[in-house]
Amino acid sequence: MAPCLVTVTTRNTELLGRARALMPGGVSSPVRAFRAVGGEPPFIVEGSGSRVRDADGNEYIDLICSWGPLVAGHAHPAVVAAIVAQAQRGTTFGMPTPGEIALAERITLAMPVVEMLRFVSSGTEAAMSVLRLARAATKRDAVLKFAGCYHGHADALLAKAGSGVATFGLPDSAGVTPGTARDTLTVAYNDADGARRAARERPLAAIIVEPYAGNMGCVPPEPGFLGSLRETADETGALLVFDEVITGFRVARGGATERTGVRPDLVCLGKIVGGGLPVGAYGGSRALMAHVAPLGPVYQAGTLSGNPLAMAAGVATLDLLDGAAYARLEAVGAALEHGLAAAARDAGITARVQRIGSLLTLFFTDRPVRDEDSARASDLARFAAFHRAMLRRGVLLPPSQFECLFLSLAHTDADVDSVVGAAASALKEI
Ligand code: KE4
Repeated sequence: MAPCLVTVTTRNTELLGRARALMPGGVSSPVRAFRAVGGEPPFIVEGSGSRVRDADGNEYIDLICSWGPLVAGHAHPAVVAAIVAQAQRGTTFGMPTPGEIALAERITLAMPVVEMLRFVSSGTEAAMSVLRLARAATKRDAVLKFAGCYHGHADALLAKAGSGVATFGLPDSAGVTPGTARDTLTVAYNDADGARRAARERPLAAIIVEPYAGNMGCVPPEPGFLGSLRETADETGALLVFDEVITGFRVARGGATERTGVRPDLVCLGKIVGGGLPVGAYGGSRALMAHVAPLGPVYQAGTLSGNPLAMAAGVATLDLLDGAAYARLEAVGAALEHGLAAAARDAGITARVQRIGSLLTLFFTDRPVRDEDSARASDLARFAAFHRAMLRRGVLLPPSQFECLFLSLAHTDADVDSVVGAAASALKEI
């Protein structure tokens, strides 16, 4: 009788096998499959504060925080209470509700450039809708985005630079038609001259930008970049769109719009404003929003838009974000930045940390990361090894060099010390 091999399958492994039989890669969003860092993703069953626990009972300090929404940490009592209270009275009505007013009042108060807004259910929907609005308002077709910035997966925004930058965009995903991509121009982030040239060569409906880029890792705008986009938009009649899905209520209560002082014409929001439930929003002046149905000819709709549970979670979260909260987010971000930089230095590892507030990225490169090309010049294999080493040490980092670490109000000084201690050991190992 051949000895039977006892394969020890952990609960995570068993779940992954079942998930892969049901969903592409076993995940609901590609980055979660850990393809960029190797290994198998743990299945998370619960979270509390700064920590999550997987199906095998392993606990991690969480630096993904659901990619941004959980600025108050997992299962914050005030947020959970608000969701439960609403759920007991009904979860969705498909009718106007007071919760939408409560959240919209908070957003427009915090971001005066947003006089009026529309709720949707994701950042993708917000960016998709805001482009439709910009095209209708300007009666122009072309839009300009920046390489390395991500605005969700709407076809028009899955485009990359064509041969001649200011001619036609090319599809950046299978299934996106050349006809759709042609109207999306792309230039490098922080390339103000390139943006000006593109805007002068083709009439643009919109220039859409992450005011602090978070989707090539944390890449701040260089001095004058955003101001130059404002000037280019004014000169050429394009609308300036700030995609604040990550930065909204994260880098300041008024987002990057407040922090940079540059005024966009339109803003996209998501993540934090939903407090961990599905929400997106887009908004701007009353004049621009008057184009949106039912007031105007721009059609946009959604079964669960303004969902009462999401509104309750968003209101409860925003009500936690006072001056002390932003001071804490800055302090914990700075502590982690300095700790990681010191750990890399002590380990003799070439790395640099780029940060804005509670968003930061450890790049394995010695050059400033100012755009997608310089981000891609990082040592991705070393990042993958670092990610795996940190996971073994109980720290869950975003599984890609091109994402940010997200901190929350729940991350304590002791958490930062633990992360820095794990990094010191992991960096020496790799
Ligand atoms: P969602 O459709 O994923 O809610 O939002 C799209 C989006 C729009 N704009 C910005 C600046 C964003 O960062 C995002 C989504 N962010 C990614 C991670 N950086 C979400 C994670 C994922 O795709 O799984």
